[in-house]
Amino acid sequence: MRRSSSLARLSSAGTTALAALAMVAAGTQAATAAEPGPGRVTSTRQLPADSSAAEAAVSAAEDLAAAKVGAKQALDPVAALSDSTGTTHVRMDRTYAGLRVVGGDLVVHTTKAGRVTSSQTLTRTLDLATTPRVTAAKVLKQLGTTVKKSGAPELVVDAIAGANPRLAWLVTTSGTQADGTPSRIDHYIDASTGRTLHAVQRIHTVDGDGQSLYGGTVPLQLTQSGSSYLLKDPTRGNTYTIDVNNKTESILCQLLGIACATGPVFSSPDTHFGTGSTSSRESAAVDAQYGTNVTWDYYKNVHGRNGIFGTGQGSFNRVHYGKNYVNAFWDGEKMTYGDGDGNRYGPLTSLDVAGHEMSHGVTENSANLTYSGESGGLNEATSDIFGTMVEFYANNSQDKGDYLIGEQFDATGQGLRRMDDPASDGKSVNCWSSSVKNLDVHYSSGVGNHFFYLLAEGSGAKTINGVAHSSSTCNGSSVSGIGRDAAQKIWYRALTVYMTSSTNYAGARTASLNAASDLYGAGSVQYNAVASAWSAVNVN
Ligand SMILES: [Ca+2]
Ligand SMILES: [Ca+2]
Ligand SMILES: [Zn+2]
Repeated sequence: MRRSSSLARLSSAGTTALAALAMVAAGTQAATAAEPGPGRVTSTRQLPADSSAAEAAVSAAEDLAAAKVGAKQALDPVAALSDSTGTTHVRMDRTYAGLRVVGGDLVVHTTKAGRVTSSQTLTRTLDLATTPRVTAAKVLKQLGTTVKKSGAPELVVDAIAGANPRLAWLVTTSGTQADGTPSRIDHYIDASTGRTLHAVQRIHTVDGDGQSLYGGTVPLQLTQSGSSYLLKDPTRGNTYTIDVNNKTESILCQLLGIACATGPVFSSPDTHFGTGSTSSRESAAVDAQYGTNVTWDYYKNVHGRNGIFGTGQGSFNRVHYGKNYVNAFWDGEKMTYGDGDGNRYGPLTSLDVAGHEMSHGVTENSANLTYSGESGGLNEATSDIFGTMVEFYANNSQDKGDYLIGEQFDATGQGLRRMDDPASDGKSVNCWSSSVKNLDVHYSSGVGNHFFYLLAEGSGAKTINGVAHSSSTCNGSSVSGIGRDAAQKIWYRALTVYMTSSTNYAGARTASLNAASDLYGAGSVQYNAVASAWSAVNVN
């Protein structure tokens, strides 16, 4: 069973699992119609790519002169749509003598009456030699790369230009563009002459912006798709945001991770998303996407970590989950946000919560702290710590850094928890005791949150960005803070280098002392502050 690390222990109205057993309707992407159909299309649905309609379309294409399917060619259906008029549109890839024909893809349209047409750019039947005159090794050398860096060159038929297909080597190189944007370029090199036929940049960046609920107008990096723009960021691992349309998770999803609530990626005809109000479904999506962007940048620039998984691979957000759902969660793959109760709580897409959820992923892919007992409290505390550091890092004037969690979507401004005085919520604890392990992880986290606040900011009263904070100690000591920068680096190193799945609070003290020793030296001010802050929460 897949574990979900959630933000809060609150009522989970709307999570009734039975509600969402139905599979989600497929997207409504329409193929270009080759001719007017037998009536107006009112709906389109996706068929399996191995459906009988797809198989029939392949043989129809082979008979169709316009499809230019000559000797040595094969077609492989990759997607099939059926629209309300009964017309099917089957998209297929083409090979020639077993080689991929890049640009040789086609769509075959078959009306209900059996009339077949096709859409494609290839204008002639293929007939070319398939033995390269230029070796793969020479091509790699020419591009200044190696098999280790770029993979083995692939021999393909380059039909991108349509009229003049060539035998070509395809090599994909990666790097960084002048402005820091990642680069992934497909080089097509003529296998007869060694000449570059095409170099296609696969990272398409479009600058856009969004009007968020909690952070004002924020910059977004979008992905262009035809004439529309997707809320999908190619500069941050292609992290994207989808609308699950208030569906909840099915039992199949909870048990097996299949048939999970899904929906379309947010898209727009222009580069602007949201209105700053919940009356637009896009607004919460802007916050979620902005939150994952800032968190991505925070981990990259502060800790040198490349995404949640450390691999540069992104994740995704689901917004508008459930009905009146006052929670958010990470499930090992993605972040999910409820819309709140529509009364006290709004959508849970604030920066600190986005940082909280993504940090569950970072924990899962490092110390992997078990989500129960003291290790569970440390897991939750880690998410509150880094979620809060993300909020400070963003330096957004509409949502200034503070040690409250979720204050932005709470009409009272209190939020779900606070790190300077965790016990003020009536359920969390400020001080360690032997019974802490029996608490829900969202309350036992109080010990770790309190430690971190004392380490960064120190004990006593303090106004931070206009918000009053006050932290007492459990042993009557007074603690001087070492600042957020050192505190967050110590915690990150403790998490990623020293903690293990069953680390408890005593173990966290050792791990963070080791980290402080590595970063600042044993006996340094920072090292001593770590010891004092742990003692101040009764972890000795
Ligand atoms: Ca704030
Ligand atoms: Ca906050
Ligand atoms: Zn959590």
